Order: sequence, then C-alpha cells, then structure tokens
Amino acid sequence: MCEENINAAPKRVLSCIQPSGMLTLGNYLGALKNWVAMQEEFDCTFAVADLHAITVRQEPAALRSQIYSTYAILLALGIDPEKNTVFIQSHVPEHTALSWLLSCNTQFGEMSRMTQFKDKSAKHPENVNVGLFSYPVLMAADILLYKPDFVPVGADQKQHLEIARDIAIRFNNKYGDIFTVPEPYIPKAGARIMSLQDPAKKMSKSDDNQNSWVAILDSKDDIIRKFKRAVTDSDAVVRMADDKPGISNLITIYSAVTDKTVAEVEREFEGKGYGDFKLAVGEAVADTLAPIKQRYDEIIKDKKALETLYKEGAQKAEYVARKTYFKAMKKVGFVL
Ligand code: ATP
Ligand code: LTN
Repeated sequence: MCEENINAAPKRVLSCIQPSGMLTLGNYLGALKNWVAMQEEFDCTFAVADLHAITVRQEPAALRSQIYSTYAILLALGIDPEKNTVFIQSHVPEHTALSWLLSCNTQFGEMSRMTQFKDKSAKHPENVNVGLFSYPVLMAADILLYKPDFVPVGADQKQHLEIARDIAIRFNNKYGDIFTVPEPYIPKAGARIMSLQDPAKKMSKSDDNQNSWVAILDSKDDIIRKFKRAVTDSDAVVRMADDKPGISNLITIYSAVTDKTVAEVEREFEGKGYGDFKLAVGEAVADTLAPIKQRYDEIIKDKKALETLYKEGAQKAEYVARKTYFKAMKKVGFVL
C-alpha cells in the first residue's frame, strides 16, 4: 500500500447472489472467488438476493431451503460474517423502498434494452412479470444503499451495473450528491463460464439440463462425469480458439482453478487427447470444491447458529441502508 493511503478508510465492496438453485462453478469463478479474495482488503457487504429470485417461479419450500443453503455456502467459502456484513436481502426493507424511488427515476426505454430480461422472458413466456422487467432497478437499490466503490460480478451483469451507474448519476444530478457511482469488478479469468452441454450459452443454475452445469456442492464422481460428457469438437487439440468454444471453456475453467496461464495449459496438454484433458479438468475442479463442500456440510447442520449470523448481518446492513435511504427520501422532498 502506498504511504498516503495508510490512514485512508478501506474502499467499499458490495455484491449479491440469488438463491435460485444450486450455486454453480460459474457463480464461483465469475463472482464468489473474488468475494473471498476482496474481504482481505476491502470493507465488504454481501447479500443473498432472495427478492430477485422470485422474478421466476419458486416453490416456497425449495426457496426457503435455497436461501439457507446459499447463505451457508458463503460461509463455507470462507467469507467471514464478523469481518464483513453478510445478510439476506429481504431482511432489510430499505432495498424495496429505495427501489421505488429509483423506479420513478428510470425510463421504460432503458429497461427495455436489458438482455437478461429478453432472455428470461423468452425462457418463461408464461410468466413475464413486472418484477422481471424492473429487476435491474432493485439491483441498483441493493448497490446504491451501501455506497460501494466496487461491485464484483461475472460479465453477464455488466449491463445491469451500467444501468445502476446511470441511475446514480442521474439521481445525483437532480437531487444532490447522494450515491457513490460504483465500478464493476469483473475477473480476468472466469468472467463467463459457459454451459458444458452448449458452449454458446452461459453456465446457469436454472438450466434444466443438469449435465450443463457443475454445482459447488456436487460430489467428485458427478463432477468428473459431467466433464467427461462435456461437449467439445472433433479436432482433439487442446488449444484456445474461437471456433473451439467447448474446449476453450474447459481451458478457461482449468486455468482459473489452477491459476495457470492459458499458454501453460496448452503446453501441459500438447500431444495429449481430450480424454486426458477432461479428466484433469474434472479432478482440478473437484479438488478445489471438496473443502468447500466439507465445510458446508458442517455449517448447514446448525440452523440456529446460521440464524444468529444472518440476523446480526441484517442489523449491520440496515444501519447503513437506512442512512442512505432517508437521505434520498429527504432530498426528493418527502416529509420525514
Ligand atoms: P440464474 O442462472 O438463475 O439466472 P445466475 O447464476 O446468473 O442465476 P446470480 O446467482 O445472481 O445469477 O449470479 C451471481 C453471480 O454469479 C453474478 O455475479 C453473476 O455474474 C455470476 N455468474 C453467474 N453465472 C456465471 C457464469 N456462467 N460465468 C461467470 N459468472 C457467472
Ligand atoms: N442480478 C444479479 C444478482 C444481484 C446483484 C445485486 C449483483 C442482485 N443484486 C447487486 C450485484 C449487486 C445476478 O447476478 N444475477
């Protein structure tokens, strides 16, 4: 750290993850791995975005258990709830409250351009609800309440972050200096992990084909089986190339979990076939995820301890969120 920064307050970080299914290797490499690393240097706030999850249909019992398990995975990854603020989004009502103020300062036209809305409404034509459409405004509220400098996310969230920045800038120009305009923090390797069955699509926990994604909690056997079945081309050369999306995705994954460069990976597998490579990727991923699963199995057993932690997290979060929310309300002209 340079000398002039010694007494400066640490920069702030905020991110959230939806409890919309089993968390995947894509979530881990695109976002969560960075969350773990960033807690060493920054003042971090992390949330389980349960309100976002109901933009697609969720069975109530499954949603409840996924909220618990997502919170427990954050702890199992090594995110320290004492050092950071780790909470469940719906426990802090300022998120939905601020999202109304922001909605009235966001244009229909700009929301209509969001690609995630287009993808998800095409996937669920029977449930194109208003919440799915205004999802990025709630996400902007999640972010702006905590005035973060950085928001660690995978590349698919870049467009939503740009909207959050636009909303913040517009609001500040209209009402005075209220929000910090955050920067996205997207990893160099692993920002966009693709489906193992269709490398044109991102790996997604809500994909019905279970062979297309690896869950953080999958067993070693399942992980190895899914990589063995991963779709590749017939050229049998382990090399990164635009016309080899399947193998390129596997190289990205292997390079992200082993911290080797792409050139090192290509050299390591020169002259070897796809079978050897797929097995090596499966083993490296399984070795990375095994200790997380082991810690998770312990943590999830004690619901009482989890409850204490998420309640404390919500209190810490609300303390910060309230200040920003009431400042915004006042500036807009509400009577407090
Ligand atoms: P869904 O698949 O249900 O739409 P999701 O996994 O895309 O959900 P979140 O759980 O909210 O959505 O994502 C949490 C974080 O994981 C975000 O920062 C997102 O950018 C990142 N992420 C999700 N999928 C991938 C992926 N395939 N590659 C890299 N990062 C990803
Ligand atoms: N939309 C995000 C999840 C999310 C989020 C946030 C990410 C909800 N609120 C705030 C960063 C900051 C997604 O990843 N699908």
